[in-house]
Parts: sequence; structure tokens; C-alpha cells
Amino acid sequence: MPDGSSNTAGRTVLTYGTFDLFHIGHLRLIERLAAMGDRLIVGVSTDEFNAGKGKRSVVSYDDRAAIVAAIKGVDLVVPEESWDQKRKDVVAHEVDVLVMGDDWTGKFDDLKDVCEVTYLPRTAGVSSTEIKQLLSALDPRHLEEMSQAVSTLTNLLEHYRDLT
Ligand code: C2G
Repeated sequence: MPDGSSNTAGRTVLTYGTFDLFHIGHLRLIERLAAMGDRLIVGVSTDEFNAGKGKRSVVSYDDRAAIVAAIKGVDLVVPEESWDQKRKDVVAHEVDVLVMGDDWTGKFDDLKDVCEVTYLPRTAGVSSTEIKQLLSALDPRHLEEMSQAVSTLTNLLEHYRDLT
């Protein structure tokens, strides 16, 4: 239970996430969480729960959970299957502090009666969404469109050069 001391001994830390296309932002968060206590539990969103969030992961739940479980400092991975499981998880695992990236600031303050709740600055300049957008730009259909656009521009340029 929360005691407000800065001593991390015996403290259980909990967080949740999709962790799709695992990147440095995810790693930096997990490293900071591991330093906040001596037991770190990570709830990884299931594919079904993500569908409910309007998200479709590139990497399956089983693989995302296996990757997170292999990260140094992670003691337990649990499936995140609903928004309201957090309160049950906090009580069941005797969690001292729930921590999320600051894109969730304030969203889980309602849990402050059962544990500390805090938000950490995100790592700037990287997100799974951006990586997905980049990958989709490399989609063959897009590449075909781009090469057609380039050849149209090239023809126009040559035509213009002939006129001048
Ligand atoms: N994160 C970060 N820096 C980034 C990207 C993400 O610190 N550049 C943090 C997020 O703030 C979040 C965690 O990494 O705390 C996981 O991010 P996502 O995989 O995007 O998780 P999300 O879809 O936001 O799921 O119930 C809560 C949800 O499960 C959170």
C-alpha cells in the first residue's frame, strides 16, 4: 500500500500499454519504471482490447507480451483486456504505484484511493503510430503512385525545357 517514501524497496510498480513495434520510447519508460520499485508488472493490451481502442497492432499480443517479458526489470506481464481491470489488478497485486506516460495524464487519477498514480514524460520523436505511417508509405501501391508522379513531372520538365 502507498507510503509516499522515496525508498523503492518492496514497492510494486504497474503500467499498461500496447507496446507495438517495440521502440526506444517503450524501453526508456520501462527502464524508469524498473528504477521506481523492486517489482514491475506490465499489462500488455490484447489484440481484442486494442480492436476496442480502434487500434490494430502489427505485432500479435503473444509476441508483444513475450518481448516485454524479456525486458530487464520486468517481473510480470499480464494481459490487459478491459479499461476497468486496473483497479482489480492494483488490489490483486498489492500495487504501490501506477505509472503511465504523460499522454495519459489525469486519466487514471480515480485510482488514487488504492495506489499512487503518476505520469512520466514520454520520449520525444518516436511512436509506433509514426513507424506504421512510415511503413505504409513504403507500401508498393504508394511506391507505384510516387513513381508515376515522378515520371509525369519529368515529362513536364522536358516539355517545358523544349519550350524555353
Ligand atoms: N511511451 C513513451 N514514449 C513514447 C511512446 C510511448 O513514454 N515515445 C509510453 C506511453 O506513454 C505509454 C507506454 O509507452 O505509457 C506504452 O505506449 P503505447 O504502446 O502507445 O500504449 P497505449 O496504446 O497508449 O496503451 O490502458 C492504457 C493503455 O493500455 C495504454
